[in-house]
Amino acid sequence: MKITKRFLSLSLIALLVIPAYKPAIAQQTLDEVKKARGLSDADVLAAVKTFMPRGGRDEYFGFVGSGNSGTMIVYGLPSMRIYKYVGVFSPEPWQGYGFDDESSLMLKKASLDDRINTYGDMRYPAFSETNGLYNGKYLFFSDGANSRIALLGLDDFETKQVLSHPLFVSTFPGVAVTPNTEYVIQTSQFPSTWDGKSADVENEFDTKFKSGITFWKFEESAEEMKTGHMGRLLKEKTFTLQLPPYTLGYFDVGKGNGDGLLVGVAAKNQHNYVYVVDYKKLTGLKTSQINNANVVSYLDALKANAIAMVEIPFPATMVKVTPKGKYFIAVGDNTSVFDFSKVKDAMTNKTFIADRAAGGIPIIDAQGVEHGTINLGNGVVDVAFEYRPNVAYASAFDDKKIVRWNYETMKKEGELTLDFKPGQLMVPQGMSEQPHSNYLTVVDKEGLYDNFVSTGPIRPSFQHLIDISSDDMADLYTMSLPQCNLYGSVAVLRTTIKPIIRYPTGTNTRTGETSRYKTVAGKEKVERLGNRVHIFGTLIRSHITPEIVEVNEGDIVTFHLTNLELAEDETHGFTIDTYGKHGSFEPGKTASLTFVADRPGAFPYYCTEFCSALHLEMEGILMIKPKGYKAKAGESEIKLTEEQLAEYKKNYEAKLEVISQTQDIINSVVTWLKDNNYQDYPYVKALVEDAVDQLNKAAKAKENYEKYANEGKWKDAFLWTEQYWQYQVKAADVGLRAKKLLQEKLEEGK
Ligand SMILES: [Cu+2]
Repeated sequence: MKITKRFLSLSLIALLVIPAYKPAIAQQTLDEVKKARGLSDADVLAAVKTFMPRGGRDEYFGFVGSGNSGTMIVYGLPSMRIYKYVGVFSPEPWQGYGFDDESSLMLKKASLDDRINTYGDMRYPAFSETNGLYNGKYLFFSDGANSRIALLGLDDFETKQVLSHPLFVSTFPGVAVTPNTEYVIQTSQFPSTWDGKSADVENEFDTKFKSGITFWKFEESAEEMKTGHMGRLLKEKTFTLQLPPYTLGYFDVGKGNGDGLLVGVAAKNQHNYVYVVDYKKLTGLKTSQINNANVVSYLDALKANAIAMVEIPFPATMVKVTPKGKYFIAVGDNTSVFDFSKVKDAMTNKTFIADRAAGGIPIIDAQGVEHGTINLGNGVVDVAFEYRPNVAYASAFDDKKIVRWNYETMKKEGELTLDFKPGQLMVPQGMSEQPHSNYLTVVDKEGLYDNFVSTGPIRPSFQHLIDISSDDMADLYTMSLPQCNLYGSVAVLRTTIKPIIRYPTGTNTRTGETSRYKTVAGKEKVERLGNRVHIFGTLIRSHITPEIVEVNEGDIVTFHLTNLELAEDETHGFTIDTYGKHGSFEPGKTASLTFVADRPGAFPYYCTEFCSALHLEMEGILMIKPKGYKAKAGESEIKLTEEQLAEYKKNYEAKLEVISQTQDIINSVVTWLKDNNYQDYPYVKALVEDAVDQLNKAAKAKENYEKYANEGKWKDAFLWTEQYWQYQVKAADVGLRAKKLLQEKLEEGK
């Protein structure tokens, strides 16, 4: 730089005005960092326990509902890193959920008036189970705000089914599943009428208002069992137990001694209960139809001795079944443990409190079926279990404490004082028959932090990761969860879930079937019938085909797009500028975008994911011709100048040089892989197949660039060399990953 007087004077002013900036000392030692940041040994230990080194994998997948945002959040434990937000009850633009036709149709069908609900209230999810253990295949959510239920597939982390409840107006925002996922259970929350008519709350509450428990039938076909993940909730095989007007809360399914029973929080006329329903007895009872739903009357359930109430002296926030199913525990101002065997006996022998009934349902005397009661602190919100027999945790909200206790001996075993008010608790695998240990998550119901930046009047939700592996419990990490009002969560061993990398080409991912709009390379076309236009297009680096689409103002247009990629994580997005149409196309996926072309003009469409260095080439244009438009001859031809042509020719030749060098790299990798018998290692083999697929696609690009070079069309020739090189780079990249993996395998084998 030429130093001018002006520059010098400016620098001097800067020196005088700006306080001296002390640069951080690079690459400090651990001790120096500890000192500089004021960290204790305990701080460093906590940090090290959640740190995920390169190549490390989280031990568990955690799932929470975002509450009113209507999305699910996927995170890892112990790193507490958020991996994904998945649209469930509300649209989610990144993955095109509620934007493409397939998911929009699903959401519209799940509303009462064919509109897409744009929020939810999802608090307590449940995993699918086999023999009382999480099988890692599905997850279920209840929408308390709009009375819906959702099924998610965990092979691709997508919502597969959303159904509207045919009866409930107010729904509890949680679900529970039976030990083999025969039923997914959802209940009402506040009583309401079921016939869409208003009623007199004062005088007709007991006769016209209802509550209920719905047993959604869940099934996988034999074929689906083999391939995995397209089970369905079946409305026609689902039934609802109609109850008198209780306010219903959290519930859980029995196992072990409690097998076949459902227990949950109920309240009516200032009395508090735990309801006990013998659901296996309900399946044989006659049903009537309300709103096309199968309904079992509680009067019939009473005759079958399938329902009773246990009255408890405090309002319960939570009722949970212990892992082996010996007890169920109700928590609130007090904590009561009930013995399933005694409850079963009481129901069989009809040892009910004489002359009293809860809205017609007999009451079991709590003292007769209780194992014990213990005071674990003030305002206990939740209870969670760990792997050691009979050990549980309780969150004492008002005392800011986590209490470890034993529900067999009814004794406290330890406690951890917190600097926040604790809410819901979760231990990985904790609602299965085999809870794990080491970690407990605690929802922070206060969120007032000295050490957090303020984001204005509304803050994110927080949850803490507590180390429970020893008697010294420790608060390791505070995780913030944005756009979320946090309640319950669940976590499963990471290895229990088997995520896929790609779909078979042309898959409608909502149904799992091959889409009838599947389009393969070379078969792209535009079909027109009157004012209905169907575009069958494909997406692959680095082209959207077709690149130009012409329609008339007023046409109803559908883009049916198929992502032809096989490569890992090679998603293409698709957006039509200013038309509000957007989709996400993961490898193999086919989805459709329908709209009325009601504004004339030229609308570029493009790929919204950065998919390769030539990502910007993934574009095209939608011409919407105004009514009455006539094109002039030769209008769309663009002539290049001699200089421009020469420039393209030069670029073309340079690119050929790069292609040749890249090929040398690929050849050396291929030789190495062959010499080391890559085909004996399935995952390495799959990677090599990916690479070969890329090179096969490249062949067509080579044909094109040679053809255009022969014709002297240097721009096209150059663009096709770019395309060819993109395939090569991807092939080389995949090949190198295969090599690295094989090297690791060979090391292991030594
Ligand atoms: Cu792309």
